[in-house]
Amino acid sequence: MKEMFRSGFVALIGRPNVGKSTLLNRILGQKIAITSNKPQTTRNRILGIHHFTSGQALFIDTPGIHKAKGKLNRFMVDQALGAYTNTDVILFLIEAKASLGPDDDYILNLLEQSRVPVYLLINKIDQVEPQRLLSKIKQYSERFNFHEVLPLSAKTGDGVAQLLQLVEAALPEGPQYYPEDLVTDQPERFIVAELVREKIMRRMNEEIPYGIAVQIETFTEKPEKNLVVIQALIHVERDSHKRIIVGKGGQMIKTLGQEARRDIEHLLGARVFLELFVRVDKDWSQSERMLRELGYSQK
Ligand SMILES: Nc1nc2c(ncn2[C@@H]2O[C@H](COP(=O)(O)OP(=O)(O)O)[C@@H](O)[C@H]2O)c(=O)[nH]1
Ligand SMILES: [Mg+2]
Repeated sequence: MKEMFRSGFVALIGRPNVGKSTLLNRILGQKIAITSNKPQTTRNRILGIHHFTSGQALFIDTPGIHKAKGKLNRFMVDQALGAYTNTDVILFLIEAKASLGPDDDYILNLLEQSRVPVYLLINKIDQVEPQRLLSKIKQYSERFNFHEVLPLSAKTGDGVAQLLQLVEAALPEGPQYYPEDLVTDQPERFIVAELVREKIMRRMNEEIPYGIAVQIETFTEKPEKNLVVIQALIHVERDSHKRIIVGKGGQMIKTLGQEARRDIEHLLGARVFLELFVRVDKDWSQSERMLRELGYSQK
């Protein structure tokens, strides 16, 4: 008899910076979602497909849930909240070293209305003594009726195999939504823009990372040379930000470009010629038109 095919949507939900995108990349064995130690690195919903022998889990990585101010933030939170609907499993992530606070409380209140099983994932266990986990499990389990609790580390991979077993068992019978070789539905251009943004997120401080957006202007494949030529435009909100990103004698932008190029070559499996440009657009994050152009809009 043919084995039943299981499939469904699995939402990764939690406060900013708990490791949702790192976990997604770990599960997929490939970097499709950018990560940094700053909150609100992820801005869009990102779909990652994990294939089982007879099934597929469609993981939805979301921007962290936080109190939103401004149009871009509002979009991000809507993207995260939208992931609650039409999912089969919810993975609620926390950090092993943090404790239950108002932000988690806010999310758990929202989850109370959900009818699908919610799993508590205690991430970053590489950062704490194992005996501290018990009190954490107790604290959260008293607050919410989790289907299961699983400690893991997205960084080391510890516990990730067990997670995949749990997810597979929780999926309902369903169709094969995506072909077997597909890892994400995001176009390569989107991931390329994100990889450039990641390097800026990681190297810049204070408000700069939140005031930038990256747009791919040209993406030209030259298969006969195994080369891709890419020009990307970095939008910033202030002249001073532009100066910092370009750096003394263009040194910073050169470094950012080298770092991004390495990741993009890995992603595309080709040599990459990457050119970065910076433009000041004072109000890009408040302009409906710009947000739409940059993919930060539902409409
Ligand atoms: N030590 C440790 N750090 C982690 C782990 N998972 C994620 N991180 C780090 O936590 C930060 C936030 O991760 P990210 O995936 O961007 O969080 P997100 O905002 O929830 O998507 C990054 O610096 C990650 O490298 C983990 O298991 N252990
Ligand atoms: Mg993220």
